[in-house]
Amino acid sequence: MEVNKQHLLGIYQTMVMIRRFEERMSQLFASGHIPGFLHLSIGQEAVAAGVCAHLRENDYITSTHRGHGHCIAKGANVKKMMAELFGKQTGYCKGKGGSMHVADVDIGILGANGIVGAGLPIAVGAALSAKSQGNGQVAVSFFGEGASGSGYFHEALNMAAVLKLPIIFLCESNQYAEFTSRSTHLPVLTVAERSKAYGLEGFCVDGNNALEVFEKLSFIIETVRAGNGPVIVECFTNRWTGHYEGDPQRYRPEGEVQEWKKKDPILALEKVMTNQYKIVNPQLEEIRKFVEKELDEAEQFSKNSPLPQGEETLEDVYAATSGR
Ligand SMILES: Cc1ncc(C[n+]2csc(CCOP(=O)(O)OP(=O)(O)O)c2C)c(N)n1
Repeated sequence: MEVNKQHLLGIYQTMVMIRRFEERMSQLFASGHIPGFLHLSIGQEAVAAGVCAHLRENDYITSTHRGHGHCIAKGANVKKMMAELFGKQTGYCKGKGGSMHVADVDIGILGANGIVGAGLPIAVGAALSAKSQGNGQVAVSFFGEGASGSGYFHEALNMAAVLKLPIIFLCESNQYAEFTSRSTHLPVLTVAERSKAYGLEGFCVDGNNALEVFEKLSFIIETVRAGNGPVIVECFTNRWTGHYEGDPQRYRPEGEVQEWKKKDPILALEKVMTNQYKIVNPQLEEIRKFVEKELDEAEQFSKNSPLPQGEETLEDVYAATSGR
């Protein structure tokens, strides 16, 4: 697909929404508004935005513990997402799932997931259903390079390959699995090359270059949609923040984040838009203002929403401690 101004404006808006959503959540977490854990994907926005720009409403995604970007890019309602992170009744899971369990099955978001790798077999199931229905749906399973060492990964790849399912295994290689650098736990140079063991094709993409993600995924997703079986796509990127909010990041070499900030995917896209596509700054400013307004409304909505009350706190949960 030939990229045009409309595509770029859409991708830009998604990336700015992800960045600003997470920057706000970081501040709200620091001021004590957000219970539980928060894993941010600031610096990785081009991947979610560039991939999901090709997805239809009824396509599926599965996400990870670092899932805000994937959900926003697939079209999640930011008010319900933010309220969920606040633990409020009006959130996607009535405030009982939090950041790692945002899901909206009506638009194919089969869930963020606190269990590393667990989204992979779920996406295989969704892709099997898509293949049986025969209506051209695809599934995208986002995962980190750390998850590629899990049993889930190998089982999912094998089954998807054998059944020739319409699934894209989308590895967001952000160079760390918790506090462990990639070279310490990966015996291969790329996750993409692991595809060979299953008879699939593997592709490597610059995950900080939104245009490249969009262009390469255009062809890849089209091929998978046409029934040619699964693929692995590995997008190389980096997170600017800790593994979780509050992580002091002592395991990172000095200056590393600064280097990655020079490759800011949003600034890089702005450059392309203004220099190559002659999109003028006021248009970008309009998008930034729109995003801020949406997030102001989401924040007010979340703050004004009630927490689950009384007996309700025990509904829709698998287990609750008695407090004794
Ligand atoms: C099954 C399981 N094992 C261990 C953990 C603890 N854990 C949380 S995140 C993480 C690292 C995941 O790394 P990666 O898949 O690269 O994703 P990233 O955090 O880099 O986005 C681990 C080991 C977990 N949540 N689930």
